[in-house]
Amino acid sequence: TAGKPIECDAAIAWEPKKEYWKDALTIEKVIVDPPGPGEVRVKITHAALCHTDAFTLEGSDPEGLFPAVLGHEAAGIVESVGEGVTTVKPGDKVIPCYQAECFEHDQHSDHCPRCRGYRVGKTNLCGKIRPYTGAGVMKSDGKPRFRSARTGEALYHYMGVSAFSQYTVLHEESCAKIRDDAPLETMNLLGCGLATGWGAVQNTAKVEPESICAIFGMGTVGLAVIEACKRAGAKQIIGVDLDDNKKSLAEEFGVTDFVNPTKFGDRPIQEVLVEMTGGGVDYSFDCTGNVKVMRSALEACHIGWGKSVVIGVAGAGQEISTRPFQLVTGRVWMGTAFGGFKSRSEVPKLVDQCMAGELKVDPYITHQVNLSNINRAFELMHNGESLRTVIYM
Ligand code: NAD
Ligand code: AHE
Ligand code: ZN
Repeated sequence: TAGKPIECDAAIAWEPKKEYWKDALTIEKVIVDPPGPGEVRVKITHAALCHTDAFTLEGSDPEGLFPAVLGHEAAGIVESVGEGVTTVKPGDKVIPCYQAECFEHDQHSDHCPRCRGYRVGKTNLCGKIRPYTGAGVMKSDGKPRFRSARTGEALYHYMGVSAFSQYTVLHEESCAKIRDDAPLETMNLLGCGLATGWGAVQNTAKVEPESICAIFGMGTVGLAVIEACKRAGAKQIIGVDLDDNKKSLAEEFGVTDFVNPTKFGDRPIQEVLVEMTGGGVDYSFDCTGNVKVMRSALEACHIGWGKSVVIGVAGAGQEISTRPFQLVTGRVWMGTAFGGFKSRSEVPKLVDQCMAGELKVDPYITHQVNLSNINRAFELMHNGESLRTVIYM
């Protein structure tokens, strides 16, 4: 198949759908062109549904383009490589990285004005291919590699990954090569949610032992944050969610106090948390994407030093607000993309930690579906019945 177009099944998002949980994707044949220069064609074996896929499908993503192949948390095997590709070869196992890493930061290059920051560890946001992954096309020719077999229409890539297709084409910068014995049916979760939650704690917030932490949103990312706070030695881990059914699960992952804002009438939850902790938390994390929750998370932080990390993704036009006084008196509002990890160099290490049993992935996988039933994954997420559903491609 190298050098030739491949026809395969994919779940296509033809247009945005507010009610993303109602059969929004259609399974159809797509044609996937061969990889261009600096590109890699990958056979996706397993993909997982992250809330960000739903965020884009529902039409909230300002970079959301349609028609598109969504999906960005996945694992697969290299089928073929384009001209000039040196870091992966056919048969290699890879985890696609929507947060790319170009390996050229040492010699400053015009492609990535962020190199200066990247070099000194100020950011993991490599800029080399970001304009193209945001435009749903490949860098070498500004075009997508997908088209519908039925209509011939071009289909946009998504986040430089497009995992909801049996084959996809990635930039080499988005291909993290992982060890040959890695089980792809579980390691695919390192492509987004788990790495993000774990990294938000260890890289972004840098939670210390004895800290008091509050996590808003007991979904996959929130639970990964909780697990990482426990691993970091936090002495109090407060889990906040509107859904009481999340309490027992949250406690399994390490929550010491579960709080449901609806139980406090119209009393701001941040007031409840400040009272509960004798002044506020040392670290808080938003894992909901709700800008009002982001404010509560910030204002639940302790005066003088509390740090709040925004992980949740909010839609176009959404803004956060608080009194400047909250920051003047020492609280810090920050955010994280992919947990601050440098993807291609650090995902392989996460795989090693999982294979060594230091990190656990299995508890986050609650459902499995095959590609033809992918819409069920969106329904389970919408109903709050699942953590990660792995799609067997
Ligand atoms: P999820 O759907 O699995 O979990 C969301 C959780 O938030 C659910 O348990 C829900 O009950 C809870 N929730 C919703 N509204 C709430 C509210 N008002 N108060 C309290 N709890 C509330 O989603 P996920 O896959 O865990 O992703 C969580 C968020 O993180 C999403 O916004 C997603 O887009 C974002 N995300 C960001 C990154 C990043 O790199 N920054 C990476 C992955 C996911
Ligand atoms: N296109 C969206 C981007 C939203 C966003 O913040 N994306 C995260 C990853 S979420 C994965 O589940 C991110 O890493 N952003 C950094 C980047 O370079 O986009 C929007 O809202 O515009
Ligand atoms: Zn994601």
